[in-house]
Amino acid sequence: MKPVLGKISSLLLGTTLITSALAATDGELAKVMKDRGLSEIDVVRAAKTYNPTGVKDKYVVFSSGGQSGQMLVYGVPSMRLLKYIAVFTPEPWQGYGYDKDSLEILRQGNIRGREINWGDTHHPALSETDGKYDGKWLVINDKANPRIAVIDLEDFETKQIVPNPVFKSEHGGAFFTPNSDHILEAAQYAAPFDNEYHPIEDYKETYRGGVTVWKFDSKIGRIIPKDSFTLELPPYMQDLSDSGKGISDGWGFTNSFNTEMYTGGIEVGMPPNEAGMSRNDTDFLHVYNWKKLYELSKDPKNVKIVNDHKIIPIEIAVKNDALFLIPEPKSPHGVDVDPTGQYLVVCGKLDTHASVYDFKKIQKLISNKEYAGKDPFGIPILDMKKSLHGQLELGLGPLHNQYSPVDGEIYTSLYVDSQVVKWNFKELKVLDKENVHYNIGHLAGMEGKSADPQGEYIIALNKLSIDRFQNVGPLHPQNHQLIDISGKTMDLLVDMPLPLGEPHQAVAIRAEKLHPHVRYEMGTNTKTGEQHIGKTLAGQERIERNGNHVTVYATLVRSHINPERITVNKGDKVTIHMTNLERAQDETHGFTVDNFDVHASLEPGETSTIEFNADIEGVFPYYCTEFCSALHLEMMGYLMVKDPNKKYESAQ
Ligand code: K7E
Ligand code: RUQ
Ligand code: CUA
Repeated sequence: MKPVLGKISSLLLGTTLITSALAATDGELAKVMKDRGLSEIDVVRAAKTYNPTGVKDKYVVFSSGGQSGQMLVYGVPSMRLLKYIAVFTPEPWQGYGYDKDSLEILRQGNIRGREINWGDTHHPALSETDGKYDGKWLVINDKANPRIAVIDLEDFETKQIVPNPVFKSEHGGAFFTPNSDHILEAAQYAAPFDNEYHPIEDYKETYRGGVTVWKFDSKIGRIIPKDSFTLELPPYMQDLSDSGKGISDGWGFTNSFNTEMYTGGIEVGMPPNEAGMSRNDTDFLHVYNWKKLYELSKDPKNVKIVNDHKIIPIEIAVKNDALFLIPEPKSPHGVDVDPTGQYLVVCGKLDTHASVYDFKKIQKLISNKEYAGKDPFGIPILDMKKSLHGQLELGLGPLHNQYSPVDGEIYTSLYVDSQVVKWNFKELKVLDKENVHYNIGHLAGMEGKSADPQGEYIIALNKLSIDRFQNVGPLHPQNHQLIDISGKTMDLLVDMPLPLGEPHQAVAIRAEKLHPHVRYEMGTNTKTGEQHIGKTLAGQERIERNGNHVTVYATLVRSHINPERITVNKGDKVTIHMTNLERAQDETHGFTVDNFDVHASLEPGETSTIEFNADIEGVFPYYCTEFCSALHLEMMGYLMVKDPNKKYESAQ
């Protein structure tokens, strides 16, 4: 075991002092390795991801939570889970959906007046300044109920949910433009923009795809729906998108996978769906000038209004040289713009190649009006060969790409082969392959799709874990695998099970760029950032009655809730405003009234409100739900609900 230790200690520690300290534990390390069956390389990999207590991670990862409708936050390289962010689904710990203020955010996501209580989150995006992550805002899309949510990275809370007014399905969102003044969101399964029935036979005439260009105010961190518009597109089933940067700034790129316009209903007798949608060898990459379209959208002459939302029709976009198509290998998935903005790498699920498009060539074809033809909707088509820098065979099922700071270096996921491939997209050379477990979807580099990729690690977001973890029943966790890319070849370091939905995509940012606060100004409504109407300071606690509406102004501080008794009549409407008077870091109090399905989490300085109808008679304890001090259990009170029609006699 001696040589092993020598290598590890010099590798990890370097100083003679520590080396000799480790030598003293020589026997112990050897014993642990033997007992646990660890090899030398296992120990090195463990050391590369181990954080001693109190040591923090270099990167923070925001992962989609898939069908949970939430997001997950974890650190790299330790792969320790840090937080769930409640987004589209109620989450009781944070009180999300169980107190009044957060319920208002959740209900912004109603569609056509109906409550939606879950989401299918796919693509998180971090806000950017000059194409580099600025650590301010995070947005994510919901594929099932087309919506975008905005999360404030000062407190990791969801602040806004915006349903798409015309899409019935979407996938290619959310993608920030390089200065975060817009967010791109592309439709997926084509459907009529209006809310009416249209027969499938009218697919070509009445079903539509599109890209919504949301205006985003990066100062206040809110989407501005009235300044937003949708570019109408043919019903080609749009997919992933990316926004240009550098020389392609102002442009957007969106894939599609049904240029056949196949619908089961039209082509009777065709084999089902899949074959119908992949009959042609190529689909279309949509290339559009969102900046020009945004300017056009300000003139009412250029737009039609559907569901109170501006639509730029295909003809208007074409007439203004703002929309083009380029063939791409059939059934594409990811389109990923490189850090300079010159190259777009498109992967086709059914094609073993990646296609590298050169924006300079595209630009030249556009400015020379050199078109190879038009599609059935009159959109000019650019020649594929003349737009390509080149293609390279990578393996089976290429899906998504991430970049590193090394010029030309790119990492691509191979779904069918269960591999990550490292290659050079300029020289078109494969450099290395690493097996992952199993069936990788997205992969996440460190700031790997910004203008400033950091390299160091790639995370493989695998769809199947099969045999990697203890069997916990037929539904297995998904598997995130951390890969060290700092060497010449990739090295898989560690697995992390993700037990909360399918984490399609994750984005990583340097931890030093995040500046979340630890407390709010006293009495803050955290959902608006403003002073809460229920703000209550010590000594101001009170109960007010107005008809049958009882309003309580309460405070919480270690270790009591004030007031400790609330007496109401059965049938009263009860509103309780609570302020957490704490200033100390991490002194959260929770609050619930037993049996009334309400819960609030109050961070230091926060005020929030719960509301319910006291519709059942009885005695209901209320209490603090976070173990906040040695007298936490004592932090309680009683809601007394009397029936006004009854007479009660004291036992005394
Ligand atoms: Cu490939 Cu929704 Cu980005 Cu899943 S998507 S993998
Ligand atoms: S109580 S610490 Cu049930 Cu021990 Cu929570
Ligand atoms: Cu406050 Cu427990």
